[in-house]
Amino acid sequence: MEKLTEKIHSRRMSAVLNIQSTLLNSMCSFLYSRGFTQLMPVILSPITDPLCHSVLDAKIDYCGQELQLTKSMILHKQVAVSSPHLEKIFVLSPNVRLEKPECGPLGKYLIEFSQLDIEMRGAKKRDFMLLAEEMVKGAVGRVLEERKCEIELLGREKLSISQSQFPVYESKEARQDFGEGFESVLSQREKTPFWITDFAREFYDKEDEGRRGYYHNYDLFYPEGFGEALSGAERDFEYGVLKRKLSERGQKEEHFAPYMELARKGKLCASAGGGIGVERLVRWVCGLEHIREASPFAKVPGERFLL
Ligand code: ASN
Repeated sequence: MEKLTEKIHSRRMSAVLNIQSTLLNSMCSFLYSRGFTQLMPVILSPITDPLCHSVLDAKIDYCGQELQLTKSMILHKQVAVSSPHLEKIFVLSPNVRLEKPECGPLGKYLIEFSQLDIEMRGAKKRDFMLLAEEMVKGAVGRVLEERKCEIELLGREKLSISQSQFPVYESKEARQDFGEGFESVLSQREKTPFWITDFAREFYDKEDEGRRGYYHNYDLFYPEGFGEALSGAERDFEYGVLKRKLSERGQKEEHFAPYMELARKGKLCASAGGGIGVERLVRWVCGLEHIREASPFAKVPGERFLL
């Protein structure tokens, strides 16, 4: 307990949290200025993101109904922007992903984290990538201007942000050029945040109609080896397509029943979006060795939690 209070009471922790406040303030203000509507987070729901990697279940029984802790609000975001009155939304969304204990030492996983999750009806890949770049550049710019003391205290003087367009790599080409570990190779090499596009992934990410296996999605990565920042995509929304993709992945339609019911009735629509992990952004901006340092109550996979 003493070690934990020492961390929470340290000047270093308050510097990290002040930088986090500036980042969130900048990103939320930017989204408001672009006409986005903020939603409150969903914590429990009969349906959630199946993710593309396996984690332990986080379910509870409430009065005979099975509810899951939110892994991401992707399905809720799609439902929300299907309203004719909600074109652009965002939500600061707590996510619980019970990652395997082996992930703990990797330094980038928490079993409870937050993402700033965004969705835009009718948007395309390019619209979202431009929006996210401007948002990230603005937020880091604000930290550089307003948090000089904190940056000095954390020894992060080399933080900078390029105002030119972030480089874009296609995942297939990057795999050919840099091998299986292309994400970390590029993250070590690059000097600025960069995109990797077209990953074969979850059923809701849009697959090209003419080119099976080609997806209209994008991940943002940080330089200096800090790894993944944001993941997002254009979305599939038509019932037949979603049904086929669920069955290709061995996932049961009934696990997504209310969402699939809306799709079947033609109530979902085209959109694009993505979510940026708050603690990972803070880790990169502050130059923190391990993501545990980005949160006073960090829950690292495989560890015992006090608070
Ligand atoms: N937030 C992501 C998205 O919008 C989904 C995720 O976090 N798994 O695509």
